[in-house]
Amino acid sequence: MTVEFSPASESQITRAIVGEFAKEFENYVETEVIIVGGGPSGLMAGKELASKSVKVLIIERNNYLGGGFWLGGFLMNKLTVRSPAESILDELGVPYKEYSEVKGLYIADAPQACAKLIAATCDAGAKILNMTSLDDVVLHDEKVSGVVVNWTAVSALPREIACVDPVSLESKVVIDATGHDASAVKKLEERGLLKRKGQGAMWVEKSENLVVEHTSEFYPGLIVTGMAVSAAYGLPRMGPTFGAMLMSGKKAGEVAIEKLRV
Ligand code: 48F
Repeated sequence: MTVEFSPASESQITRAIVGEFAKEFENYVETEVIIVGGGPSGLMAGKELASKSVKVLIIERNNYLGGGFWLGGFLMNKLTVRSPAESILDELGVPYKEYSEVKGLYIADAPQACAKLIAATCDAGAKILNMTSLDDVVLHDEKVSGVVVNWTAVSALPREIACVDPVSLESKVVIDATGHDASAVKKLEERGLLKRKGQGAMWVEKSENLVVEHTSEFYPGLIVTGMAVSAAYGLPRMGPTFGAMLMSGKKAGEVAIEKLRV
């Protein structure tokens, strides 16, 4: 097979990348919602918000999205959700089956579920800034009003080598979806503005319900979702099951929409 690609020079390709990135970046320097962390809870929150026409940006420190959702647990790529979270797998078009020995426990292929969630979030219109790490939060009159970010490559280097100031992005609401780290919450704790309770020991049956229940505004302007909820409120950990991550993300989107309406 022979293929003739349409002509474009090296400089035109570079200009296309720089121009499009700069245009989108400038547009999202000010936005309605910023989600820090592109794991299952952050992606789900982004999908919920973008599908309701909210202007939303997801900041992710890795080049890939998905967080812990690519694997089910212990390097094994079958993921589990418990009822009623299979409704979200239906929403995403993820095939699954009920585990033969436990009613209401469902299994899906993690790579397929993760790819579908990422696609659904992007298709809904959420914009992504990957290879970007949270450096700090913007705080105006005791309300979180945005984030301070740097390229992950810069943040990863010692300051003596890469003394590069970060930049700030403003938003009406910030969602901390950084998983066990609860990185945005941690920035407020470092200033003595609140105290994270830290994660409790494993108790899956209690934990999933509690994570969804506690998904809320943890500090003015800052909503927590996913495992950041556990770390913030001191809930038990849940291990390798993902229903609460998906449902917490959806709820975080709904809480943000309520905040935007006020
Ligand atoms: O860890 P992660 O998947 O968090 P989640 O959405 O889901 C937790 C589950 O994967 C699993 C579990 C329950 O089933 O225990 O662990 O709560 O995704 C968090 C994302 O945030 C990014 C990180 O790379 C990952 O993709 N992240 C973390 N810290 C930062 C960050 C940061 N400082 N800046 C930018 N992104």
